[in-house]
Amino acid sequence: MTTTTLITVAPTGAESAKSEAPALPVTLDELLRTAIECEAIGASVIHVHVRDDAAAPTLDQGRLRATVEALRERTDLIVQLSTGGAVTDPEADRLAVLDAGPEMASCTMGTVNFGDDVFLNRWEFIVELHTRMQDRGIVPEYEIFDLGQLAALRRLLDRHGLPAGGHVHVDLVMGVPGGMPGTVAALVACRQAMRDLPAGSTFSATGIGRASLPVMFAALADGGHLRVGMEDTLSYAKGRPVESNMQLVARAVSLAQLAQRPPATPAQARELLGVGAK
Ligand code: KMH
Ligand code: ZN
Repeated sequence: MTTTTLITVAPTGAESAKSEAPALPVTLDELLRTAIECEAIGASVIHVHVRDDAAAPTLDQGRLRATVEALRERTDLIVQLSTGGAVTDPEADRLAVLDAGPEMASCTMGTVNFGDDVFLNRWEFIVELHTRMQDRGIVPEYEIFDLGQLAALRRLLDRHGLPAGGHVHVDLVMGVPGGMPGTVAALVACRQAMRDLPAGSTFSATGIGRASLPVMFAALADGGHLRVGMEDTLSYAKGRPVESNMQLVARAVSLAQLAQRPPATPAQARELLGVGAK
């Protein structure tokens, strides 16, 4: 059991509109302010999606590079770029995210229904992402939306080897309509499937929407790490919209402290995940 809790903030995502969630950080300035404040509270990783001038999701290379650069300059957070993008993003653009030089990037382990959409992740695409990240020393976080995606990860590692850094870390994304539910039973099933992964593999978990709290409790109880943020949750409690990403990070920090596994510092997170020192 680890003694600290890795807290990842996913502040923006690609799905929510600024008009519906005014606290969503969509400009570089807003993102930087959020990152600095979340780091001060206890986050150690930031999962980043960027937006364009109209606040629409974009994989524009210039914006991605500027974002990575600014976050590295102004914070010690591990910068994890999303290669998932939006459901409409073409594979070539999603692969090109790696050209922006992040320390970490997400790698989703299979196709999943995503509300009324489809989040497409073909096997060949996953292999390409994984091997490009190996070649460039970018540490993946394997995003798991459904149980079978853990079997796909085992297959990936068997055929193509360990990721950069040598450590396997997965993020269980629970409660997407079309994916696994955000329940204790689903988390336990994933943990059992994780026994087929290399010894020492770690996990974090995030519950979408109202699954946020039960998933946090279950993950902490089972030695897991936490991801929170407005990418995943816009409601703090029934009838109470989220005021800011900091509010969600603060709640995760207090739960981690209650569990007697205080937040990992960015340096501790780097060691845990196999990300090189800054
Ligand atoms: N926006 C979703 C379609 C990731 O960042 O890697 C995919 C997603 C996963 O958010
Ligand atoms: Zn994402």
